[in-house]
This record gives sequence, structure tokens and C-alpha cells, in this order.
Amino acid sequence: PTTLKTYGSRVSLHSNPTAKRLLEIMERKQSNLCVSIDVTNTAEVLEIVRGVGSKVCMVKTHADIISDFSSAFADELVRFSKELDFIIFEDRKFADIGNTVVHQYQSGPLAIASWAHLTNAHPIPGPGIITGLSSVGLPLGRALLLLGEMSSKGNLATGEYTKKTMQMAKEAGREFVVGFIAMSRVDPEEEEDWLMLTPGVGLVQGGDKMGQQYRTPRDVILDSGCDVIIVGRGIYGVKGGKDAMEAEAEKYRRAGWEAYEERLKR
Ligand code: 5FU
Repeated sequence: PTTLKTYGSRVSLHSNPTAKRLLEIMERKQSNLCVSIDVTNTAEVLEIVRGVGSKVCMVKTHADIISDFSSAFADELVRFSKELDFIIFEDRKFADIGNTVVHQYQSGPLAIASWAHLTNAHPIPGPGIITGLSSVGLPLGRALLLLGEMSSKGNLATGEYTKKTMQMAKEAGREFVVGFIAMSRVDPEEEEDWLMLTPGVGLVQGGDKMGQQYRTPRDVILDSGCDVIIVGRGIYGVKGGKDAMEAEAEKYRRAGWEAYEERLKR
């Protein structure tokens, strides 16, 4: 099963360059931590990157919340991704027909495909969304995740919907679609190696006032068999600036990595 393989040994099971690079980084940095940087100006984003970049395998953005987003900022982020060795994941959640997502991915003020190694899409429009996004992203070596499940209370991505999402990914093949946003590895005995990235993570279980639900790194990596923990407010929300964020990121990195090491021994 995938859950008993090391991240490093899974590199050769992927053909997509972003998936390969992610697994290599995870092994090299001993980190299955993705920090979600949900702040609204570029200076603050970059301050968080400087603080936690060395601890994470991935930085997740919501570029459309950044008031002063610019291509110079995107260049800076890409520079940091090389220097500090992480993947950039734009959590865009595309959800339109193929022809529209081509433009949303490639053009507009954000030009996501030009700087984000990884992005994601809802399967709701059908496989045309994958065709559209891959026509832009595949030639650039980019990768896509499908949202198979969500962390928020009452969401509709459950049961049959989740199964059909897996099916859609299988039919598309793993050239461009490399995994899922999911709460658990649905089928650990699966033949293909899919990457499972999981938001809704805190050091203690709980939630917020708008439906977010938190599980611990151990719940996600050990019990649910996922690969990457995605942590937002748990890291950038701590008081005390860059050093405090770095210390908090180290706690999550260690918790995620220990859960993974324990999983390998099962
Ligand atoms: F697809 C999803 C999901 O199901 N739940 C999420 O929380 C994405 N997210 C994102 O992860 C959300 O948009 C935030 O960017 C981040 C979680 O942030 P938090 O501060 O750790 O709650």
C-alpha cells in the first residue's frame, strides 16, 4: 500500500515533474507540511515565507486575496521557492467549463500558470475542466489536484461524489492530475500512486465560527493515510512575528513527520 512507502521511493512512480519534485523535497527536508498563507498584502506574504520557508515542502496561496499582487511579487515567490526549496500551490479551485478555465489559468492579472507549480479544480463541470487546464499547464510541467473532499462542515463532496472524482482522475491519467484534496486516502490499496493533500489541520482538534473543522497532523497522516498537512492560521496566526511563526512551523513539521515515520512502521 501507498501508506507504507517512503515519500522518496514514490518519486519513480510519477511522471509529472511537479509531483516528482514535491516527493523529493519532502524526503530531503523531512517535511510533509504545507503552509497556507492567507494574508492580503505581498509584504506580509513574503515575511511569512522568509519565516517558515525552510520548514515546509509547499507554500499555498490565494492570489486573489492579495491587494497588491504583481508579476514582480510572483517572481519573488518563485525565487524563494528555489532558494528555500518548496512547491508553490495556488488554491484557485477552478470550477468552470474547459474553455473558461484555460483563460482563468493563463491570463488575467494573476496569470496563475506562469508561477504556480500546482493548482486545483472542482470536478463539478466534468472532465473538460481537466482538458482545459492541462492544455495550459502540462507544457509548463505544472500539476493539478482535484477536490475530492473538503474540510468544512456540511460540504457536499462526500460519498458517491468523492468516488466519481477518483474515477475522473483515473480516466484522465496521472500525467497532469497527480492527486486530490481529501480528508483521507479512500483506497490505500489503489494501484496508482496519488498525492493526498489535506487542509483543516491544527495541533488540537476544533474548528472556527464559519464551518472549518480541524484534525491533528497525527489524525491526517497516520490514521487517514494522507501525504501533506495544510496549515494556515495555526502557523501564520501566532503572535510574535517571523521567529514565532518559524517555531510554530517546526512544531507542525515535527508532528507531521513523526506521524509519517510511525505510519511506515505499521
Ligand atoms: F479545499 C479546501 C478545504 O476543504 N478546506 C480548506 O480549509 C481548502 N481549504 C483552504 O485551506 C482554505 O481556503 C485555507 O486557505 C486553508 C485552511 O486555512 P486554516 O487557517 O488552516 O483554516
